[in-house]
Amino acid sequence: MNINMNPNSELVQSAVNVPNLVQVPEALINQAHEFQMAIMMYTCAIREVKTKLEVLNDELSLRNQRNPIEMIKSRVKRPVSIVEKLHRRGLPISTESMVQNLDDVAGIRVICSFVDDIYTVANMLVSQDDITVVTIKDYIRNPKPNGYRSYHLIIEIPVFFSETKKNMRVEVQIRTIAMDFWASLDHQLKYKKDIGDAADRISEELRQCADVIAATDQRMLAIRKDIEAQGGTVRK
Ligand code: 0O2
Repeated sequence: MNINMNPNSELVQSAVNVPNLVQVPEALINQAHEFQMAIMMYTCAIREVKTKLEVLNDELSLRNQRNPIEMIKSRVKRPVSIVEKLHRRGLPISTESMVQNLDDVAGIRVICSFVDDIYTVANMLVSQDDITVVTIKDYIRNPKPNGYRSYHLIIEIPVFFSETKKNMRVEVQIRTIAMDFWASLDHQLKYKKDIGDAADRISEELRQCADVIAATDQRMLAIRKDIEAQGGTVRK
């Protein structure tokens, strides 16, 4: 399962001869195939977890007359980001190393309406008996110093292929619309690096925005509970 990225590697010497075309090293073809297979498996794992979340949303929306989940986004980490992360951590650059060391190759982001929906959805997901929880990070109860809020789960799910069953890891980030709004803009602003002395002031501004957003999330939840207490329903 090794992808050796070293151009001087002996792998390059065992070439497959393609008449009148470039010589493609056989080992490179095998490595590319191995990587493609792994990415296909992560894609399937995303599909499985997404289906579970959609089923929960359908059931809860019938039961409570409103959707707890506003949106589900997903992505398989880009190869360049995989290589960067492995390199940053001083780990081997290979498919095997990716599978062993990275928990977020398959990523799902669940955007919920209200803060309590996050915990409802997360608890229902992890109590399913084919799901194993690897880690939970609650950045809602314990926000990051910069103000980042989100609920992060690394879960493992079995995926059945033609001849094997693989336990695949998926990162699930669950947050409200408001938390997602802040995180998306924060992510964009990270690319604006040359701000010199203004960096601290801007970080403080961003953190204050995150606090305002969190307070608004709490007020929106209180309004919903108030409506429910009056016997009303919040329509989907
Ligand atoms: P991308 O492009 O979103 O995948 P890790 O590096 O993931 O192994 P860490 O930092 O302990 O280890 O993981 P954590 O804290 O669970 O955060 C992982 C992901 O959460 C990040 O993935 C981001 O998606 C998101 N995140 C964490 N902190 C912040 C933040 O301050 N701002 C924003 N906008 N997002 C954050 P990646 O790999 O960084 O990027």
